Amino acid sequence: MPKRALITGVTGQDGSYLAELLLGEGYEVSGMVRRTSNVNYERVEHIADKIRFVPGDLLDEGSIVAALRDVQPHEVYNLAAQSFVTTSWNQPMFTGEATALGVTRVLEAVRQVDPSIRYYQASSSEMFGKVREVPQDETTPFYPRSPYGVAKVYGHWITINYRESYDLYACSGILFNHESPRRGLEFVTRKVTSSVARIKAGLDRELRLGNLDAKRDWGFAGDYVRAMWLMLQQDVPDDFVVATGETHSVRELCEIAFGRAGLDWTAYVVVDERFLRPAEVDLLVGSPAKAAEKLGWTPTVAFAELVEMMVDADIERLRR
Ligand code: NAP
Ligand code: G4F
Repeated sequence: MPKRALITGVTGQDGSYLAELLLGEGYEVSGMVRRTSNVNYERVEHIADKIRFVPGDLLDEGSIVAALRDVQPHEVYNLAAQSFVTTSWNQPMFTGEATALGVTRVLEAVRQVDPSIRYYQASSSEMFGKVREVPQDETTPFYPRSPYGVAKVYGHWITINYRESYDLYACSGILFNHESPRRGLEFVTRKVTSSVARIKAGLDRELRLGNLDAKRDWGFAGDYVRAMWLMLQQDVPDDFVVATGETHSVRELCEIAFGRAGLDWTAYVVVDERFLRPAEVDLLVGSPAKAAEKLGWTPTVAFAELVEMMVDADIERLRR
C-alpha cells in the first residue's frame, strides 16, 4: 500500500518541490489549500493531476481536523506559514496566528485524529537572528529579530513540546534560506534575478534594494525538501539544521546575478531606505554536520550555480 502524505503550503516554493519528491517516492500526495479569490496553483500546475487538493486554513482548526480525517496521512509536512519577514512587521498578529499558533492547530489535529502520524515542522534560521555563535547549529540559542522569527521560535518549541508530552513522532527542521526559480518575487534572490532579466530585456533601468551587507547561507530548495523527507524516515524523531555551511552577502548575489547577464551590477543597483528592516539579521551560516552524519544529507547546488540557474530561468520566462 502506498504511503499517504499531506502537505500544508503545497502551493508554495517548498510545497511544490516536496510534492514532486514524494510522488517520485511512490506516495499518494494530498495538499491542503486555502480559499483565495484567485486560484494560485502555478507552482504545482505540472503535477496537479497527481495531487489531491483538500481545503483547509491554518487559522481554522476544524478545517485541519477535517483534512486529516479525509486524507488519513502517514506523514504531515507543515510548510504553510506567513513566510515573508518584512510582512511580519506590518501584520504581526496575522503572522502570529498563522506561523505560530497555526503549528499548534496542526499538531493538535494530529494528536486528536491519529497520533501515529509523523509530523514535520518548517522551522527557520531566522530563529537565530542576532546570532550567538558562528556557525549556528542545533544547540545555538535563539535570538529572533522579527515577529516572523518570534513566531517560528514558538512553532519550534511547541513541536518539541508535543513530541515530549504526547510521544508524537514530530521533527523540526531548522532550514537556512533556500531558493529556486520558484521562489516568491518578494524575496531578495528572486527580486534580483527577475530584475536582471527585465533590465537585460530593456524593461527596467534600475533595481532598488535595502541592506547589501546582509549575509545569508543560501541553498537550493530542491535539495532541502529531501532533508525534510529524510527526517521523517528515521527510527527516532529529532531536530536538524539544514544549511550549506557557506555565507554570502546580498552584494555578492548582485555581482553574480548581473554578471551572468553580462551586466555590471553597480550601474543598476540603488540602495533605497524603504527596503531596510526595523531590525536586521546581519549574518547567518549554518553547520549541516548533524544532517550529514545522521541523515546522510548534503547539498548538491553551490551558491553561484543557484544564482545562475535562477537568472537563466527568469530570462527564459521573459523570453517566452
Ligand atoms: P512560501 O512559498 O511563502 O509558501 C507558503 C505557503 O503557505 C503557501 O502555499 C501559502 O498558500 C501557504 N499559507 C500561508 N498562509 C496560510 C494559511 N493561513 N493557511 C493555509 N496555508 C497558508 O514559503 P516557502 O519558501 O515554500 O517556505 C515553506 C515553509 O518553510 C514556510 O513555513 C517558511 O516559513 C519555512 N521556511 C522557509 C525557508 C526558505 O528559505 N524558503 C527557510 C526556512 C523556513 P497561498 O499560496 O495560498 O499563499
Ligand atoms: O530574501 P529575504 O527576504 O529572506 P529572509 O528575510 O532571510 O527570510 C527568508 O529566509 C528565512 C530563513 O532564514 C525564512 F525563514 C523566511 O521564511 C524567508 O524565506 O532577505 C534576505 C536578506 C535580508 O537581510 C534583507 O534585509 O536580504 C536583505 N535585503 C536587502 N534588500 C532584501 C532587500 N530583502 C528583500 N526581501 N528585499 C530587498 O529589497
